[in-house]
Amino acid sequence: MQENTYYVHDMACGGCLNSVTQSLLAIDGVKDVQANLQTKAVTIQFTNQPVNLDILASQVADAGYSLTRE
Ligand SMILES: [Cu+2]
Repeated sequence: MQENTYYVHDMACGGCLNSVTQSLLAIDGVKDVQANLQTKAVTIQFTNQPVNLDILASQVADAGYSLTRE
């Protein structure tokens, strides 16, 4: 199992955090998501290999937020 940490700097409240978390959990290959409102860090655990950043970012963009590596 692998995990990577990303950032969603436009998460402003618990509602944002839930939207981002749910959108990522819907992706095939994403096993678990831990998002932190204070640091804006989103740590994603993957079932196998990390899912491509473009796929993650596009799914989060559909929810109205932007996911980056830093
Ligand atoms: Cu919010």
